[in-house]
Amino acid sequence: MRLQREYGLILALDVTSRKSALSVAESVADYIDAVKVGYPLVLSCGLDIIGELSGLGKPVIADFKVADIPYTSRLICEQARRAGASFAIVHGFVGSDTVKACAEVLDIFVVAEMSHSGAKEFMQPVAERIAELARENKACGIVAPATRPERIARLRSIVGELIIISPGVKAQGARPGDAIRAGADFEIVGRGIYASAEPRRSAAEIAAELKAAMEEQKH
Ligand code: NUP
Repeated sequence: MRLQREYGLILALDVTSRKSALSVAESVADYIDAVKVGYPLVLSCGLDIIGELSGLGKPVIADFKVADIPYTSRLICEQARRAGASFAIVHGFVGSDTVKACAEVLDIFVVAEMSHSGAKEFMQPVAERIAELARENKACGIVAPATRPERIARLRSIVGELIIISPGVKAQGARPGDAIRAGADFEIVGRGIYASAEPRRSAAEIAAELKAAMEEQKH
């Protein structure tokens, strides 16, 4: 399934029950462009949840932050693809052979720089080289931090037309819209939606803020 930008919003579904995963995803489906699932959900209710979520008609991104040797990384990506994921998230610091092996299996986003402050210790100094590696090894995009919009702008100058998806919005402190204004294509929101008292209303509000940011981008 292709990732098309209508709302600029990707739901990070880090809940740990099938029932709440499906109910949150269904309730916000018409405000999001994709669903991102990771270890919390898949380890608690199994890989089949990916197929169930893809039934909503939005692409599913398997956020397994793959970081192994090429052989094992490929196996992980094959499992994600077989389960129904359209994209996987892969670490770049492991090197180009791993990234290439994963990109042969399905479309991948390479983590260039993470959103938490610990990422400044080891990742930030190599983020630009990882962004180059992503471009050279046929990744469809990178992950860059909404918590540091100036880093998104810098990484955008390296990756050109690749897709930038950006976590760190709301719960981690970034304001909705700022990552898109800095050059991201999509903002990823988890707790700001699924942990809110009214997920649908929160998704609608965030989508409206992202829409305003996308309009500004056009001018
Ligand atoms: O650098 C990253 N930061 C980050 O938060 C890379 C990620 N993949 N994520 C993921 O984005 C994180 O694992 C979680 O699934 C989501 C952010 O969720 P929240 O902080 O909006 O709840």
